[in-house]
Amino acid sequence: MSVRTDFPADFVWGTATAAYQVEGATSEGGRTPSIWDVFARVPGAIADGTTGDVADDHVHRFLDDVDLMASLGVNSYRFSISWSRLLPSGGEAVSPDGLAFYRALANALLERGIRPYATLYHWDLPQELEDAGGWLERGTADAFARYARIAVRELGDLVTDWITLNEPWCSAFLGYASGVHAPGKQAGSSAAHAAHHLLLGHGKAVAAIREERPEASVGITLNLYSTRPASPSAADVDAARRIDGLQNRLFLEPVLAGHYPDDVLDDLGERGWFESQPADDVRTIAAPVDFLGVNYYSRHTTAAGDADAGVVSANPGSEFVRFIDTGAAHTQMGWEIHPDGLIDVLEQAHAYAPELPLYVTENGSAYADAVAADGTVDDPERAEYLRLHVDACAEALHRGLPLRGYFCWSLMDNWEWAWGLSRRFGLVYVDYETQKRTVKSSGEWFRRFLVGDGA
Ligand code: IFM
Repeated sequence: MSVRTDFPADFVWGTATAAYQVEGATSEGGRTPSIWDVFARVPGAIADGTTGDVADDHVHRFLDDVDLMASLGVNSYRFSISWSRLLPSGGEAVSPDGLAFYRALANALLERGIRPYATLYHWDLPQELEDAGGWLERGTADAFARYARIAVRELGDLVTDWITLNEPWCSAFLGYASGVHAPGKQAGSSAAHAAHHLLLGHGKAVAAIREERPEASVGITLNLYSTRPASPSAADVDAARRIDGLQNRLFLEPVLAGHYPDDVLDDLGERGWFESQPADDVRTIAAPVDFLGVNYYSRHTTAAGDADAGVVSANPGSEFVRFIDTGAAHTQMGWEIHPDGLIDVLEQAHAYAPELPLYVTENGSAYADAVAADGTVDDPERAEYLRLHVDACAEALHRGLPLRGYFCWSLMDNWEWAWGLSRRFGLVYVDYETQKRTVKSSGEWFRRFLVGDGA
């Protein structure tokens, strides 16, 4: 079992959240709707029929939430900026209230010795930009770069560390292929065009940020899945190739190696479209970054599937794949727990860019927590999940991987997208009726770990 002193003294220990999942106050301060405000109102889109209108009411309670972080002993906090709170309607005019909120948040963090890591896009596209075609349109990449430049101009004196996109796979394929996330489109393999425009927006944003603030540190966060075939059969190995390709390599390769994986473009039937894009795009996308953020939750075990299954899938072409239940323990999301898969994905990313610092920008688990009669929340499974993955980080360092930080998802329970309020990932329990926060036993475990008190 690892202890904090197994990690370098300057290792970044944080928790993470995202704007629409925690902020609430969706109609205040000139903020305009994002695709999630609209999608959450589509009947049946959200499991429990809730919206993010209130969520954790973080806009009004952020000072208490920063105190909570300080009490846990973290030295960093990863949050995201709501594009339409800072720039209503996705235009170029800064909202004074929106800016004041993010400046106050960053100042409160800095006053408590907590380093802010700001994500520019955690899935909440201004609805006006979606109405103009969203990420299926190239122009959205330019709009994103303009937004990034303004955000960094206005906040870059307080925030040094910037993440352009969070999990572009989700934005592209859950948003535009399966349609289970906003904007709820089912555009088939054209969802890959959204992936390209997201990545193009990333590359353009990196250039804009560097022009605006040369001292900024900028990266991107990808959700990577360790992917293994269920058997050595050629068909199962090919199933793993497909999923690793769509989930991991379609993003890692353009960002870190300056090209798309041909096999994935062929699987998608989209090679022609990609080849018709300006040749400069891949160079733009491969703009050097200062770090890579990796979100890791689980592993996929794949076997050959039934091409006639007719499933509307997040991974176009994945009807050729079956995901195998290996019998490993899983969280309430149904995601199998494989801590060593975290090392797999860090090694995979590292192989593309051996010098590049890596951060685990999200890792965590959902369980059906309950408040006991004495007011405590005991969540031993989450504490164990956390411990096992922190141990995997220690092992990654031991193997020489340039891992620089770990952010637990999430600081507190929050609005879990299509699951609404029905899934809890927090180290801190939130009573949505009263907004009372209670540190769970997993949060206490993290606090003890961070003070070096064993566990
Ligand atoms: O809640 C999400 C987060 O917004 C992105 N990564 C995965 C988390 C858990 O599903």
